[in-house]
Amino acid sequence: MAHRWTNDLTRADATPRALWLNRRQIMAGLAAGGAVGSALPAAAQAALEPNPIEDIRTYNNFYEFGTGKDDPARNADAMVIEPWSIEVDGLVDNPGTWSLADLMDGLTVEERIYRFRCVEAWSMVVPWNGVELADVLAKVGVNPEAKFVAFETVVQPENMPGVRRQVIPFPYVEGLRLDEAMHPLTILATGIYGEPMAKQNGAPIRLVVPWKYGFKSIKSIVRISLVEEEPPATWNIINPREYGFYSNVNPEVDHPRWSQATERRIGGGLFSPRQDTLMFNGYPEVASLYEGMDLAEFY
Ligand SMILES: Nc1nc2c(c(=O)[nH]1)N[C@H]1C(S)=C(S)[C@@H](COP(=O)(O)O)O[C@H]1N2
Ligand SMILES: [Mo]
Repeated sequence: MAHRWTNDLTRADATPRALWLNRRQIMAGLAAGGAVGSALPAAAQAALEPNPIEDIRTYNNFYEFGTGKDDPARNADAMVIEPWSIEVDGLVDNPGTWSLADLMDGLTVEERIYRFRCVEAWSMVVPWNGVELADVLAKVGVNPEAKFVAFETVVQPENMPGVRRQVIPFPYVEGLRLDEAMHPLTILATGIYGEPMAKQNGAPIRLVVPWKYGFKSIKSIVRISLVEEEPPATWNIINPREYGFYSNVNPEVDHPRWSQATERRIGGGLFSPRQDTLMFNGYPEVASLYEGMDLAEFY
């Protein structure tokens, strides 16, 4: 597959660790001097380094395994991920049960270092390994009537304590408009730091849409459907006022119960200041997808 897009955050651009630590110490010093709570200006955030693998694997949201941040790391090992197949259905030329290997066959796995911003106002930087969703969709052949892509997570009640307790409705479902799904930033990730995805991060394959709040990035996918109507999305069903279908990261549209203007970087340390949240999470290239849409109305 042709490489159609170049990441703006590559290893080469990442802040050298010494410099980063140094800056953190400076900021900590500022904080101690009375600037506690002030956000870093956007320019200071331009260079980011990925979070350590331990952060990424131990601070998770995966409600199938419980609602605590440490529940997924504790419980997800029980999830059975081999063999894995994905049901592809709806408005496609090649519907059916695809093995993960067949779906990935011939596609280029790339590293994408992305900002990851949870709607709860914490963030990380994650070096994903994955393929462009557009390449997978090209393979299954999208029919012209298709307008949206719907996704569904595996349900294994015997292995998933959160499913047994029905902490939210399952299966977890999500969706994207077709043009969002086709955008080169949108990937299906199968690894992190060059290693197979840990189960708590959504093994063996999960969606990553870096300009949207984290809950759009559905884990452990077993169904992909091409549909005409906007599909249901789990958090949108639970509380449509608080979690819109689009859920683009937007510092100017607050959650009804908290501000979205700033975020807490996981691993930043006790005195690290909050960072400014960036429009579209720092991916302005997606703005054209929403031209003419009121982003406060379609949140
Ligand atoms: N199936 C499923 N996918 C999910 C979730 C979930 O509970 N179940 N949580 C979402 C939320 S709220 C976030 S922030 C991210 C967290 O991904 P991470 O744990 O890999 O950082 O996964 C998203 N995908
Ligand atoms: Mo989230």
